[in-house]
Amino acid sequence: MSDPTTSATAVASSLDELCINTIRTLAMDAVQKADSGHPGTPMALAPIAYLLFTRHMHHNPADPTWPNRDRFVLSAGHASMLLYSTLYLSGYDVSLEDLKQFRQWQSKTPGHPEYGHTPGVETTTGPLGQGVANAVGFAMAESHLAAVFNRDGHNIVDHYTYFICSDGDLMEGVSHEASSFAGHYKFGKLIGFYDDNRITIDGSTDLTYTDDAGKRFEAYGWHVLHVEDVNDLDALDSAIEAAKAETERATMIVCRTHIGFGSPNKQDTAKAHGEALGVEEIKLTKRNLGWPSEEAFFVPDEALAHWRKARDRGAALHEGWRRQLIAYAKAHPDLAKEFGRRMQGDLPAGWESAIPTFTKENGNIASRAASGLVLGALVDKVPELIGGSADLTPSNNTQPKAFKEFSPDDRASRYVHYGIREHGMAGIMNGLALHGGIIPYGGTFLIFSDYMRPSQRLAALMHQRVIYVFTHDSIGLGEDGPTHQPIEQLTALRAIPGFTMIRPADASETAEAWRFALKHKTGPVALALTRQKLGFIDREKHGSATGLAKGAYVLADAPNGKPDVVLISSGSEVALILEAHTRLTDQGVSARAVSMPSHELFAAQPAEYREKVLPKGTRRVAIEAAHPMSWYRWVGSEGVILGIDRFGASAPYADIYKGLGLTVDKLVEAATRLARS
Ligand SMILES: Cc1ncc(C[n+]2csc(CCOP(=O)(O)OP(=O)(O)O)c2C)c(N)n1
Repeated sequence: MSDPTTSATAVASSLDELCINTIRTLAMDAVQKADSGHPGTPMALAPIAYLLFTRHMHHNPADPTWPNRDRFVLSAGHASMLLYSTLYLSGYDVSLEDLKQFRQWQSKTPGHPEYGHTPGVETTTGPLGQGVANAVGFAMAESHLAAVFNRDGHNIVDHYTYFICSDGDLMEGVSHEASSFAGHYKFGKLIGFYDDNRITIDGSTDLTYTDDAGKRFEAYGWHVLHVEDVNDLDALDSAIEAAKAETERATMIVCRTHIGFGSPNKQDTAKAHGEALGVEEIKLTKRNLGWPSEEAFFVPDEALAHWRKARDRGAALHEGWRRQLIAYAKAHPDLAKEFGRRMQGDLPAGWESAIPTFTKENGNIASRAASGLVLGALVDKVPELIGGSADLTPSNNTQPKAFKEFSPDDRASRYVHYGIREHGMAGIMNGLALHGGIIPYGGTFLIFSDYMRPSQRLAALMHQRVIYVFTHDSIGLGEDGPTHQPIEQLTALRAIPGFTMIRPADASETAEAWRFALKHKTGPVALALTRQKLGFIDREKHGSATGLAKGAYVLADAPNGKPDVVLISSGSEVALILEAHTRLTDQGVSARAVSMPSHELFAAQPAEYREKVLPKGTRRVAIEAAHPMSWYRWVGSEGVILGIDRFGASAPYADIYKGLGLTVDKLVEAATRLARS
């Protein structure tokens, strides 16, 4: 808290300016204290945060999870001190002490904003461009939920999504995939601010970036406004009003700003971007800004008091919404209950009964087709499922018959054509999940998970329930050849902490994979599904597919339950280990066949279970039509892995399997050798 003797002199200029400069000085001081971080951009963008959080946004610092709050995304996450000082000043559960701990071990103020870590942070940002896509997801979620839940006179879902993006955000492709999508789908309540400061790390944007960003957004169908000087609060305020008044199109407000604003020697230079200004320069800057104190982290009382009005304002807005919700619940009790359930993230009662059981009558069926059948059975029961594909709908089997297309004219429908924008799709899905009320799933070929990984990593980091439907999961896709055949993707995805990769062996496991994915509230799940048909695994004879939830389970055992060798596999290659198991048993080799659809789920089991499935001391052979790297852990140093450490080939799939040595013969040979060694 400020020193009362100095605060008397604090009215050097208007109260607005004082409040804005409070962000600037806190940012300078926090970065200086940490000796690390980005002071210049918070200094430039302070007026935007100030106007949004004190005048425009409907938010309640006392309850950052209020469902109908306006969302704010700082896509330029490196400018985190802008957000932290704003959250502190407007009265969130972030203290001045927290700001002093900027970037320190276990502080509430990490280098980049982290969702779930700091109250008021809506999404994790830092990898440039992602926040823009998340914001599009938030706006899309709002538009969908409004269409589903609002009724005449009851707009219980009615909020804006604001975001700030920088040059870096707009140089990245993902922001443009998402913005093009937002333009097409006309998210009128999406309002962006482009920080046109013309500086990046390497220097002036003239070095590399001479786009007319405004025109790009106009071309996407956005409403584009210009504010020539971000410090002109009237102009900025009018632009925000105009943006809110535009209901048909998303708005981008291009704001001319000055990085390091107020710093006599560093303003408008890359020097203000990513390092502390220095003690002397901070002194000069504070003087230049007419700042009343040289004390670090000084907060004038009147500035804080003015900022903190956000609390009363927010409480009143929130209370108004609560009253609306009560009236809504009276008029539409079932809908209100459903809204509550969905925002809570709970699944509807009895949903699991819709999961189909697959029998011999279903015949040989590709897991992508089984997935389509499961989805088709689930969509009515689980209305929060919103699906789509990056233009591979017929291949991914992601559109159940009952799903109509989400469009500007039909926002209640649940099938989304994302276009060929995998990265945008993944970033948008993160926004949908973060918003609440929606479980997003999206499809493409497994190979193109490479185009989505930055957002997938963030989904995992943020513990979001996002489901990826990745079909064409191996060389088994055949003729499309090595450009389309995933090799290292399974291993790479398995390496993301908190990410669950599932590669089902048949239709029954596919059904179990969906069961798990929907139940798993705390992280993303990817399903790797085949293009080619898979044989029926008779579950009366073999282990039940419910074992999938444990990551691995015994499908076929040695006659005495004490195998000399264990065959392990996932997905389409499980058929090979089953056949090899039969042959080995016939030859008197004591073998066990284990289906391991998910390494992560198995790794999370207690040691006793893992040892039951893979007994200590047994020799092991793993086979997967993919890079072997992730299997070493499971086969041990004595084990053998039949995998692929080269690119695939264009040919009928059976020929590729044979050509690359992924055969029952090779399995039997390796297993026999190990069992007898
Ligand atoms: C995807 C990604 N690439 C690189 C970086 C490292 N980085 C952080 S900020 C930045 C660029 C800074 O320029 P700008 O976006 O204009 O921000 P400003 O300098 O205005 O703060 C870069 C390259 C990053 N955070 N994310």
